[in-house]
Amino acid sequence: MNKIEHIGIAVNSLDASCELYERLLGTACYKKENVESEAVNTAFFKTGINKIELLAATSTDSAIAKFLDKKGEGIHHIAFDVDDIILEMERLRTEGFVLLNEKPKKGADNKLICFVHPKNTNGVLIELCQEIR
Ligand code: CMX
Repeated sequence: MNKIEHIGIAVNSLDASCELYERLLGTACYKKENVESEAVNTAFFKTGINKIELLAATSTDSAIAKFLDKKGEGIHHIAFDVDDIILEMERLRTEGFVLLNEKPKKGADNKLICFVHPKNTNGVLIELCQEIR
């Protein structure tokens, strides 16, 4: 894994949190994107080399809605940039981690993604991200 690609934060209201993060980071949101397959609306910020993704649920049965019900707003996942997501998924499977999807999925911000179950990663949901070239 190369580096942290972004940190995902679950929020109740994308509009309210966008406004808050613009004030907090002193920079404008550079992209908003709906990811239908994940039932989320997302908003992205860059601050220096770092990236933050805000996630709001678009359906009551989405992973984000469940997370907000159970834990409330806060850090939802940490995403790592990888060069080859297929190889990295194979490596993690061999290491005994539980992958939440069989194949990479198309995620927000031009990425192929795969999630790793938090039960095997000290309670932190991990996402693999490969730039779609
Ligand atoms: N971080 C840490 N722990 C989490 C978590 C998260 N984001 N989401 C759920 N959990 C915990 C639950 O609280 C639960 O803990 P306990 O066993 O202590 O109660 C445990 O994980 C298992 O939960 P579960 O009831 O078996 O499963 P859930 O229905 O809550 O689903 C998860 C959990 C991670 C499998 C599911 O959310 C998932 O598949 N996530 C991947 C997809 C995703 O998160 N999509 C939204 C983001 C999309 C994007 O970034 O674009």
